[in-house]
Amino acid sequence: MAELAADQHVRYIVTVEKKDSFESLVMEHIRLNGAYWGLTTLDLLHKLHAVDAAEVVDWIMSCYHPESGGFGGNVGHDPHVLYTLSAVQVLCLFDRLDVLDIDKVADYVAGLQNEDGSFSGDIWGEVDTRFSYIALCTLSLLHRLHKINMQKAVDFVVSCKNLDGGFGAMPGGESHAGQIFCCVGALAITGSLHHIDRDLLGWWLCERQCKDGGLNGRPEKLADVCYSWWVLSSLIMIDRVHWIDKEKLAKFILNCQDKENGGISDRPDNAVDIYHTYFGVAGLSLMEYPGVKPMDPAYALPLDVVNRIFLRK
Ligand code: GRG
Repeated sequence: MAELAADQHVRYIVTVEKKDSFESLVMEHIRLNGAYWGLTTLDLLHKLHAVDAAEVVDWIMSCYHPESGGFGGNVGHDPHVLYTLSAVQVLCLFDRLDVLDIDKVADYVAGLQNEDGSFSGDIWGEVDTRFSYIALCTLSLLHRLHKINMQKAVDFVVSCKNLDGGFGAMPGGESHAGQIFCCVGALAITGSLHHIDRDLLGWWLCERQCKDGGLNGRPEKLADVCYSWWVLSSLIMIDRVHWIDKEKLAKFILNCQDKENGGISDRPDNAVDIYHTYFGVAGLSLMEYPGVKPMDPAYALPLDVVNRIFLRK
């Protein structure tokens, strides 16, 4: 089997930020998500020190909106929960939550809860189970879950469960591995996994493994490296990960590497990007690949970081 080209991936991540690169341009509007993907990968590979922590923290805080309490995807961009979670996660990596006005950030997130328990992503009101997960994950990392109506939040997520055992973006929405991660993660964080039929959902999830060993996100779709994370993390949370052929999956991920210049792509021979590099390495972490730190499947952060947050409290 091919080996993980860890050094090349580290080099790729620290150079991808070059202002004039194509990737940097197309990621301009989601730079905070990119920071979370790249920096978490560095940490998983024991190389977080390859970047200047103070510089990163300063930049993160330059995306903060003190009036609302939320973070934008880049400097001067509007706040949204998608970037607020990434900001909190990166600060967790560096153990620098102290730079936050924690109650202000938590109030921003909590203020986006709707009457039916769902969450909007920002002031414009779009509702999606992604935002339920993000709100619960952010508030939990900040030790502020008490600021929302948790029962209603759980009830909304449960109302998005389908007959096939999976979950969609809203009630009646098609089951999709990405949304399943969000809903299973939300239920795990709130201690509500009893709402899941583990065998039914586990069956749907393990059927995502394709002949090439990779995982897809829903029936009849092509495998994509990112589902290594969305599917495996969900299977781990419901204790059914042994239903996947891990060796075939690891081989699929490793075959998507650019072994010379670093980075991982969605499928073999495609162009690499920071998103797939992160989810490829994260998938390997969930399969206990040697040299990669273990990850927490619900919080999507290295386990030592999550332990530091919850054991120190
Ligand atoms: C902290 C890890 C973490 C996540 C934060 C944003 C978020 C919460 C979760 C996103 C979950 C999600 C919906 C992932 C799927 C992303 C994806 C590859 C979508 C592509 O959808 P299609 O329909 O692709 O284009 P398929 O593979 O179905 O053809």
